Amino acid sequence: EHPRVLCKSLWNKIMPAEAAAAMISTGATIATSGFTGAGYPKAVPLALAQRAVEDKTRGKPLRLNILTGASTGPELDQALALTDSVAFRFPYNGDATMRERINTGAAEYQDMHLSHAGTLVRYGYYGKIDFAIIEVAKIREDGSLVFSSSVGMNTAYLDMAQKYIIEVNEWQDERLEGMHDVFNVPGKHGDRKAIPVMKADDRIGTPSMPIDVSKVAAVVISKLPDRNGAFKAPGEDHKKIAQHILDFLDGEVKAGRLPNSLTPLQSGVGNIANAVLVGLNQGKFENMTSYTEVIQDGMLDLLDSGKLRIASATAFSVSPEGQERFNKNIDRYRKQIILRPQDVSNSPEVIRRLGCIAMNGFVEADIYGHVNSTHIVGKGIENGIGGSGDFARNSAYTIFMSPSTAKDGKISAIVPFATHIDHTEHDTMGYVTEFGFADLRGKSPKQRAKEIIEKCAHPDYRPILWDYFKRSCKSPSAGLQSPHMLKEAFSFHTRYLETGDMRPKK
Ligand code: 0RQ
Repeated sequence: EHPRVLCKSLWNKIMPAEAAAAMISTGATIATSGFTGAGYPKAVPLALAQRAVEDKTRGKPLRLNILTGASTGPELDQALALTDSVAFRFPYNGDATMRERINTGAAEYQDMHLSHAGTLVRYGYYGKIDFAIIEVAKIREDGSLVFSSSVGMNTAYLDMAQKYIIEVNEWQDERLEGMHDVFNVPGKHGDRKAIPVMKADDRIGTPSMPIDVSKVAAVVISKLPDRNGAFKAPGEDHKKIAQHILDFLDGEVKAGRLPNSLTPLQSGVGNIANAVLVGLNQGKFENMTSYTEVIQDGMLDLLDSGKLRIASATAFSVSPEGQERFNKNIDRYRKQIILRPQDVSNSPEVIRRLGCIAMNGFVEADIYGHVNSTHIVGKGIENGIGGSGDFARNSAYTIFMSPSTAKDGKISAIVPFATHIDHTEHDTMGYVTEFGFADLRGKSPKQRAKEIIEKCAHPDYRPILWDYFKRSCKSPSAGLQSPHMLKEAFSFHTRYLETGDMRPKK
């Protein structure tokens, strides 16, 4: 018996995390809840990691294929990476230890658009899903699941898994019930129905997810909190980036292309995205809505001030302070926040219909408009494309933002040719750094290069970017639509690897 497990037929499945973890054999594929440090299972992964240590000492290492919504927290990604239990990881990781295992080749990682992940799993490309391990706030009388602080891939994983392990987390507020909008997007290619979200605040599903109770192998009670870090107060450069975006949006309103309430906002994770939200709270736009992936502290500020009417997402990514504020005002937030499965929150169909304004961070961006969101030269993959591709490709406005340099100026974020391309020139509409906003709309690659170098590049790098561009335009072997000198296209990067600085020695 348990106050959060209202389905009586599941009472005899309640067991310690260790007993549930013992059901999982090496080689298994486990599919878990969790998105940006919210709503991921904690007790069972920790028990699995503990077991992995014992298995290793017996010479039988535990190796698992792990599918999630997106990033999780240390109890899952870090614990399983530390014990070398991860053979394959999909579709997004943000954990530093897992990143190290991926970049040293100890774990395979497929980085994927978050809206595609559900369909790919449903089509069987990841094999049989042995267990779905899903964190919930509550199990209702009929066995249906009230998810916790994220929805992520839960619907696809519960549809596809052979067995379920349900973690009922008492730390999660029970009053989350009513915030989720569970709408399942199965269907074969060619036989799909529309996802009928016409406005950011449309609810199209149910507050909980009915399941086949006979598939539940274990119910585990946990009390462990979600782990999300605090946001840094926006720095000077972050504030400048935010101001350039506000000025751009203001110009769009004045030109009659956007209403004063704008169109639904999508903002990525991280400190810059949060700074933009802080800026919007001080700005003049009213009655805004957001159709995005994650709700962060800045979005709670906007809801509190009344500037934001509705926030639709798939997960929370709030600081511990934000969590306290959230719990205090949860009854009000329940009317304003909708948590959807990630194949709805990130649905290209819906994003295009709503005409979202997408604002995401980049690692590096090149002079013709290609953006690298994921790979760092000399290190490997940082996080993953996440939802940035879903939104970048389909939004009405696609803006990428970053400080103009990294590592004390030794790395330029604007380069001749991006070393990895997540978003192509056909998707990008604006780049922003602390120096300005490069408006790429209606411009050819060469016209873009001028705009990007002048508006966004750091002054230390402008002369060498101009030099590369001008010589490329005269290069006999370069086609003149987007001219490159292939031998020099990565010269900034090779110089950095050789000397530790992208700038040539004086
Ligand atoms: O390194 O942590 O060692 O200091 O990358 O960079 O500037 O703090 O910026 O936190 O906003 O992250 C693109 C990674 C930016 C992020 C990225 C180094 C830099 C620092 C972080 P340190 P910043 P942010 C919604 C949308 C892809 C997913 C996405 C991201 C660290 O925005 O993961 O958009 N995006 N999802 O020093 C070397 C460069 C560098 C560099 C940055 N050119 N070379 N190092 N760094 N640029 C969310 C989801 O989908 C879940």
